[in-house]
Amino acid sequence: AFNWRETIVETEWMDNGGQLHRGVEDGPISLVGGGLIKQLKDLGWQVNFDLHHQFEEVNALADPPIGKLRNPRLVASVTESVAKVVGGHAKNGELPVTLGGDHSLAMGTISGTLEQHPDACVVWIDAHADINTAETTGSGNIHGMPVSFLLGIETSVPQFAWVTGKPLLKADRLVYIGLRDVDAGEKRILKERNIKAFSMHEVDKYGIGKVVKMALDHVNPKRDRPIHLSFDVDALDPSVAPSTGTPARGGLTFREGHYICEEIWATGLLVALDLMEVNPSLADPTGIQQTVTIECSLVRSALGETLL
Ligand code: EXY
Ligand code: MN
Ligand code: MN
Ligand code: MN
Repeated sequence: AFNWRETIVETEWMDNGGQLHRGVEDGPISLVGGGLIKQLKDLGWQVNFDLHHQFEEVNALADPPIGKLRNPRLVASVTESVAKVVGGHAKNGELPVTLGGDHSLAMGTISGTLEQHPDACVVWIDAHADINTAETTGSGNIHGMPVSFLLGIETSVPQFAWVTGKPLLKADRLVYIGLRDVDAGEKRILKERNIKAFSMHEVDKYGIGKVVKMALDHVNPKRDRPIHLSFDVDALDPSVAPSTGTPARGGLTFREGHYICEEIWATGLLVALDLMEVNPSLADPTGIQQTVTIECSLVRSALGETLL
């Protein structure tokens, strides 16, 4: 059993290299501006807030596409640094909360978690499967690919050898909830690899309570494995959280999103949390405010806030 209540490390990163909308690098600071640090302290956490991690700059001119991949050197170098920082926090017995930035960062956060907790499982909440390869990607945006690197499905880009060379994540330790915008090539990979995914269809059919239980039964049948929760805000319906770069209609409601976080917390097994793809430049002021407020409350729910 884990008791992290003593220490939580609040980390934030800047990385917008995995996609094309400017502004996603400002997601973290908007959450901090929204009062997240104080809210977590009020919940009883000791919060070490690392401010902005400055990673090596890679000049855009020095980073032309590799095949279809955009900003490959920047994303490879930032995610490798993130893996080291998150791994270091996990090693200290701290619970890293990573505020994105785009979802390519999860290559770093999940590698860092698995380095320290090799038996951990990953619960990936998203409208998208983020499992394109260098070959299947249509956009070339690396935030649509991190899972294929983590699983060692995509191994063709030497810059990412640090993650693809010794894939730490196994397909049966990964489960998705919330999918509804999945490319044909991605569907093929999910089927071939037998990767468990609960789309919005299953959420409608069974209800979120049953879906979370089935998801945990799959990746964590004995409820003894550490859990890394990687939450992409676009899993929520755009009417709930509009400030994000790749919105997809028909998503999770406010309560469904929170329920997932509450249930993961209730397992007592959470070791790392990502909150990704908040882009405060992509909505009107009301929409931005709404997204930031919801993001803060999702983090609180995942870190022990209860309704009663
Ligand atoms: N599947 C599309 C692509 O590969 O470009 C869209 C990916 C959006 C990814 C966002 C982070 O979840
Ligand atoms: Mn840190
Ligand atoms: Mn994502
Ligand atoms: Mn997404």
